[in-house]
Amino acid sequence: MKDVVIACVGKPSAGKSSFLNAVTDAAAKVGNYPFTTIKPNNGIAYFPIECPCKRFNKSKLCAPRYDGKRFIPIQILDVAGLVPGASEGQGLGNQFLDDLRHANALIHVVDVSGTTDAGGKETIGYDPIGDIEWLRGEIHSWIYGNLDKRWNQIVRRHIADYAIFATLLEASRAETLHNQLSGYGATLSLVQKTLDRSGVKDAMDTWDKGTIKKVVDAFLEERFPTIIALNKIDLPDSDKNISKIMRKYDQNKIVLSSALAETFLRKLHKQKFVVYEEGTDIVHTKEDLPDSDLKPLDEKLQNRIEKVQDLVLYRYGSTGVQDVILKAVEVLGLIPAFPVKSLATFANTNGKGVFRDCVLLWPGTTVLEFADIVHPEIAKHYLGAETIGNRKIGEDDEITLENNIICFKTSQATHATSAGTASSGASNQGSANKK
Ligand SMILES: Nc1nc2c(ncn2[C@@H]2O[C@H](COP(=O)(O)OP(=O)(O)O)[C@@H](O)[C@H]2O)c(=O)[nH]1
Ligand SMILES: [Mg+2]
Repeated sequence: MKDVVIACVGKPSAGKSSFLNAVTDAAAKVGNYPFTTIKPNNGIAYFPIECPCKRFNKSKLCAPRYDGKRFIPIQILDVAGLVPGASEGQGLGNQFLDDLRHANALIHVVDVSGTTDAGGKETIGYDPIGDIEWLRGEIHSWIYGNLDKRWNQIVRRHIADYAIFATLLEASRAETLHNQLSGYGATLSLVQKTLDRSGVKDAMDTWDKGTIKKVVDAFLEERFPTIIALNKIDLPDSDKNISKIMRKYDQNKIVLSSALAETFLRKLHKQKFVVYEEGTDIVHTKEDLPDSDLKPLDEKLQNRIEKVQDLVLYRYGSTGVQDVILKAVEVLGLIPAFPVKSLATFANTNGKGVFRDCVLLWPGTTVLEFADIVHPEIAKHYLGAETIGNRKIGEDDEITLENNIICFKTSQATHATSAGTASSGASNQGSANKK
């Protein structure tokens, strides 16, 4: 079982730390965290999902009451230390490498305003389009360099180990590569997918540098799905840079953000100057809600809020930071799943805790694996599982958005079906299994 970790990467001063602060500052919306390790440069971000309570008319019973929307925590990591030329030995720190190994997806924070140069120094009119390729290029060079350096040795070993049968040589390519790539947190099946994606069919002893590069390309796609956050959209030159970048890159992977605006609004919300609804353009002031306990605004603050509304909220619909997290969860294909003790009431233990638990699962997780995540005792005494409408589902069926509310049947009354134990990682905080 493995927590989901999303890493913020980018050149110095792009806004990584600001982004992390913006998304993680939220006062805990749900209890304590089941995550295994929280490092100093880690934070917990919350992203909204639909709670089934609304669909099943159980909002009043949902505990804690989510009223149709609930927040799932996810780990975000601020990965500093990547500077241009890093893969050529410009201090690509151990910390950077180690952080990357733990990341499931990357958020590439790009300063789209053109006010910082390639190395992160203050400037004006810098064209940020090159920054996008740069990051990918650095990670590519680093992995490629490590392979290329030892390639002859890798191939010699591969042949010595597998050349007894020609078919074995072909079938074992993934294993040989996996030995080289497992250090980057790759599983054997991910390496197999990498080979499929690359379209490379040749025997390894015929690979030239171009072939290796192609395979590394495919590996990056599989191993490090990346969302590009075009940050600092509140600054004047961002507009023209955004349209240029949007024309060139996959718009599905790009989100516009202002970490600064988000931090500002959340702070005012906390200090009770406004009611700010994260992920929206809604900001209410005392003037809008005269009966509330909001504090009145002085003119200066009023002006700053209006500026954020004009430059960011009304123009782009939101500060975008929540969308960045949602997009990252989307590219990873994560599925929220709800273990319940009764499909009639959706309650957990003793008829209480309607839709209490929600676990975030990796795509491909089977019903039995889910049972084990909820609690090993459930998997051990597993008899079967049912979903909405008392429809039976097989233990090898994959969990999808269609069968993600599940009642497990066990041969014994396990004390553990309540799924609330932090050690199992399954509680109302999401967490995930294997990958
Ligand atoms: N205008 C503006 N400035 C930002 C934004 N995000 C970050 N900054 C500023 O950019 C500078 C560098 O930010 P920081 O988070 O330290 O960058 P890092 O080096 O990537 O961690 C700081 O002065 C931030 O206040 C933003 O969305 N808009
Ligand atoms: Mg920083």
